[in-house]
Amino acid sequence: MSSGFQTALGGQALESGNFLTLFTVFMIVCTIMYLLVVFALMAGILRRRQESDELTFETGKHEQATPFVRGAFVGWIALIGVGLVGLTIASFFTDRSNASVAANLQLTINVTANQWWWDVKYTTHQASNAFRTANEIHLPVGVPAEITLESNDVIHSFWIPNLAGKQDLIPGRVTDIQILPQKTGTYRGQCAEFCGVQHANMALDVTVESKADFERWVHAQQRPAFAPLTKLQLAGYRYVTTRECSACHNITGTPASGQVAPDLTHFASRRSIAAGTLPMSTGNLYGWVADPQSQKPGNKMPTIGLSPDDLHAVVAYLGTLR
Ligand SMILES: [Cu+2]
Repeated sequence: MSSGFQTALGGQALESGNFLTLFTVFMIVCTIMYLLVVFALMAGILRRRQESDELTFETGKHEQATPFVRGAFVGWIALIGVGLVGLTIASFFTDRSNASVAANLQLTINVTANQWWWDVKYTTHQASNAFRTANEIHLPVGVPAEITLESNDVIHSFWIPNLAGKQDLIPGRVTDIQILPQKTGTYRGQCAEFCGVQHANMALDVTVESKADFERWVHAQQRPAFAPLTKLQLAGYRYVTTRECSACHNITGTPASGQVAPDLTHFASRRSIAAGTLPMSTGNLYGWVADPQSQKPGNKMPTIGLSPDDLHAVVAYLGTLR
């Protein structure tokens, strides 16, 4: 669903770049230490037995260490000390660099986790400009952003491997994570804490784009929903905004104002349906609206059993919500 490869070693943001550097330093230091241990072990095994070894066996006395062995032993202990101190210093600087993002925040996004989708709110200085979306986040490249995290039900974990580490979302508490994206692209995020049967289908798309593209996206999201144009779309509009759907879903600019399910105002502009469960397409939309319980069993959207006419109309209308 996303461009590129989902990896924690991608380094597409300051945080993940720092982790990648730290990981590389740890790997190099630990590999050198490991090779030295293996080398010492092999040298011990292959060393020719000395004349005195026979005596050691017979008299039950241990062989005296030569000055060379004693020196090597002291050197080895010193090397371990230097290695550990070096790794500690590298960790310290990684932490400090990651924390520096928090000093210069320019964007705040609130993400609330639900079984099994992500509620996303962009709050700006003016409340009237705030908007809501679901299962997607857009971030401008090079802009330090803070994401505050909450949960409506159980403990979830927010994880975009290409950009940063994990952060838990805990009911009744607000946690946060700071990200400074450095490379444009679309990255897959995923809940990383088992949270119920559809935990695996709780993904989100993260788009890192230029500031201009980000502004365009924000303006498009702030618009109310498009009005229906055709007769079929109008029939769908009537169904969605006055029947079951509107009890849970909000569509800004229409009577649908439910707050407990994903906001659908610009639903059709997203890349996926149901938190990464299905790619966005008309065919999948039919499948999802007709029987969400067969697509993602256990999710909170009931299978209503729409008549074929209503189903055609609802899908036609949802397709206009770009
Ligand atoms: Cu979860």
